[in-house]
Amino acid sequence: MVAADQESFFATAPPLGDAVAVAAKLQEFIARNSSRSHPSEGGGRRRIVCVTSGGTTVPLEQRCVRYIDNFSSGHRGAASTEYFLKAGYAVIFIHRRGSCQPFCRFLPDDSFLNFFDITTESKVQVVESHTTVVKKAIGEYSKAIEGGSLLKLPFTTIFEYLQLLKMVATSMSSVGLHGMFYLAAAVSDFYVPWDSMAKHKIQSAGGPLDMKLSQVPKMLSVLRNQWAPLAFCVSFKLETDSEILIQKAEMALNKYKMNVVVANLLATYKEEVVVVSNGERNTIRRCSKDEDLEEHIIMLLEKSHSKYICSSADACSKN
Ligand code: PAZ
Repeated sequence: MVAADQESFFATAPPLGDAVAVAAKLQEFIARNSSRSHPSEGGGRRRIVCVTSGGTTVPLEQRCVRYIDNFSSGHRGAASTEYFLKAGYAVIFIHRRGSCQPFCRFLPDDSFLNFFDITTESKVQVVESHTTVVKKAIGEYSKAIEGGSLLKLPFTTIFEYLQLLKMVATSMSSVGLHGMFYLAAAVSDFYVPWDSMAKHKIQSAGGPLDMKLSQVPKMLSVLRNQWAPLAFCVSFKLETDSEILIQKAEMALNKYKMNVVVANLLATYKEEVVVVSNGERNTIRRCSKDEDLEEHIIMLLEKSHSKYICSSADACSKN
């Protein structure tokens, strides 16, 4: 059932506009980074992580005027990308267009212009009080981009997101144990299949809108079983009811054979997460608003990923 649903999802989805160019960039990024060595592994291969970030939209019309969206800002994915880069990973950042970006998290949405001063007729400069933070961000961002350790791939709709994830996962299968998926995007559970979607703007003259949404096929099991069977997979589980959070996270861990599930509640996800893995639950809390919870999550995951690489490599060499 899952296989048929996912085949029909991809067969009917509008193809990615720039698929050939994206595939070429991706191949080049993976080839270059997997031939480098990882800083914490004396000569071991460089690790590559695919971070997904932000919410997917669900269009209601093919020539889209209206869509269903969700609350995700992309902050978690952007912050996590920064900490993965710091830990020596190369990062493929699949992100929602217009969502929060790595090294730009400190930029205010509504008072961006307060960062600048007009100094002379032809010159604009960053105001003194923000110079340090802007310089640091430009330095770190340029290092990641010019050093070839960060590849940014944008999406808007659920169709684009899942096609990108499939493309990245199948391309990353060559990286095997050294690849990680960190799936922080808030992905729609329901959608309108492209072939049953209204072509033009839905008219209101017909009265109330009665619309049936289909279930988005569960791609976590496809990711684990087909696209990237050796990768270290971390998925996120968001709930609003604390009574069911851990149980749902454990279900995802077992059902989709994830290595780790990060469980969080809508009311507290910026302050606290529970990292659930086989037989272990680690609660991570931030102590102050100046601290990034993501720094602690990535530290923990880096260690688990190292153990996974060692134990899988050991198991392979014994067979
Ligand atoms: O993007 P953001 O920082 O606003 O939110 C992060 C999050 C809550 C979307 C993420 O931590 C998460 O739980 N993602 C998975 C959501 C889900 O269960 O589909």
